[in-house]
Parts: sequence; C-alpha cells; structure tokens
Amino acid sequence: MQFFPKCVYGKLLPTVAFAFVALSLNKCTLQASTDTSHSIHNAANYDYSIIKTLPHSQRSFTQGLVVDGHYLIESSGLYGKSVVHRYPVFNGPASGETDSATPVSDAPVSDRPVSDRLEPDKNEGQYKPLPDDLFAESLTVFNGKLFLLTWKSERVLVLDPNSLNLKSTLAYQGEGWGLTSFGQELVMSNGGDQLLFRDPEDFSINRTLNVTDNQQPVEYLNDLTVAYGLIWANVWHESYIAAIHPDSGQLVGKIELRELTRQHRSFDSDSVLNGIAWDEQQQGFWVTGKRWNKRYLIQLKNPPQPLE
Ligand SMILES: [Ca+2]
Repeated sequence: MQFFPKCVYGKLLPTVAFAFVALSLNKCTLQASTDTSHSIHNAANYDYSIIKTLPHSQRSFTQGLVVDGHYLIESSGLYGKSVVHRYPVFNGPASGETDSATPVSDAPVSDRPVSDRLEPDKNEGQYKPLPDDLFAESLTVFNGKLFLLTWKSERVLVLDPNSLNLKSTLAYQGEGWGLTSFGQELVMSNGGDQLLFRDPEDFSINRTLNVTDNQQPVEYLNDLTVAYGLIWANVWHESYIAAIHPDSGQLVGKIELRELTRQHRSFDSDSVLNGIAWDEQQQGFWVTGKRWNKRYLIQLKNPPQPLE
C-alpha cells in the first residue's frame, strides 16, 4: 500500500511563491492548504500503568480478543491451526500470575512442547478448532452472540459465546481483520483505513468511516475494542493503539506500547501487537500479541473524557 508523504509545513511553505508551486505538485500540501479551517491537532498520548502481567500461550497466533463477563475469548489464526479459545480472565492457559517485576524477555513461561495447533489442556477453558480452510480473525460478543471473522473467506461465524458451538453464518465482502461492537452496530476493519459499521442481524453495511490522523489515512487498522465512547484499534506492525472518534474518524489519541512490543518482537517478525479488549470491570485494556508469552492489563493514567 502507498502512504502519502508526511506534511512538513515549515519546509513546504517558506514563502508564498514556493507555496503556490508546491500546491500544484504535492497532494499532501493540497490537502493541508484546502483545510485551513482545521487547526493541526496533536493526538493525545495516553500514558498507562501495567496492572497485571499474566502468561499467554506462545502457541496463540492472536487475531482477536474480547472480554465476556469473567472470561476472555481469543481467536488464533493460520490455516489448519485456527481456534477460538475461551478462558477465565485471571486464570487462563499456563495460569499463575507472574511477578510483574520479572523481565518480559524471560524464557517462555511454559516448557510444554509447542504443537501444530493450539490444543486444549485440562481446565484451561474451551477450545473450538476451525476447519482447516478457515483463518480465524477478530471476534466480538454482541447480544449473546459471538461473531468471528474468517479473514479472506468472507464468512462470519456466529457462535454461542459459552459453548462456542456454531449457530449460523453470515457473509461479507473483502477481508475481515478486526471486529467490535459500538452501540447497536458491529464495527469491522479490513486492513485498510476504513471502519465499516454493520447491522448485527445480516452484517449489511450501515455506514463507513475513514480514519485519519491530521488528514492522512491511517491504514492497516486491525483488532478493535470500544472504551470511553471511542473506538480503539491496534495498527498492524505498529506499536501503538489508536483512539478513533466514532463520528469524525479522527485519531484523537494513542497508547504507545513500544516498550512492550519491543520485548516480544524478538520472537519473530510476525510477533506483532494484536489483541486488545476493554475490560469494563477492571477499567482497563487487556493487550497481547501474536506468540507473545505474556498478556497485560493496562490502565490509562490520563484517560480521555468519555464521549456522550
Ligand atoms: Ca478486540
């Protein structure tokens, strides 16, 4: 995908004459020049505290994460290996809280052999393996139903969130990356810069929202969650979580998780931040990543004022 060049206003507009030339040459300048009614906004930086550090299975190629009551439901991708996994929020796989002072770069918590597929272990929750031709993507719970995307298969699996039994399927077009619910709608990302607001009954699109940061598109939107009246997205291969205004699509703030991602990216290049879930009871976000050996509960020190 192509990215527009970053605007550097000081360099592009040293003189009126140069600005005129630049205006005709540079789309970035054109966007900035036609948007003089908008001031350049600086996205807030939401500082955070790590409240809990818990083990996370390195066998999980995490695609989606959602809190449902006292449980986390997580989807793990790849063809032939995809599963949905439901486990208690504080007592999941390889359970036992770690000392948060322990460096995250320690050896994997579990010394159990890594199997091809994330297999169920005793008392570690419920697993739902998917057919080999489906790549599990993000998931969300809405109105007593668990909705699971299947990346390029253009199918949403609707599961019972407790038993993980399949109830029905719905269809969509294109790729499915992230999924959450906002009000009475489902919100989906597809790897681009748009959020698609969908009807939970038939998955039809009600509206689309272009996500921008200072008028520039924010692409590769991935797993989603909702908190403080905002839509939060982790961005593929980036270390931050973006806070998105649900009406304007503007990126209004970021949680920069560079310190966490840096420690886990050493496992392999695919070990990116993925899997974010707002926990209403804990007033924090669960965050993890693909093949990360930890998951974290973080709380914001300076949260945004909730939108009405
Ligand atoms: Ca999520």
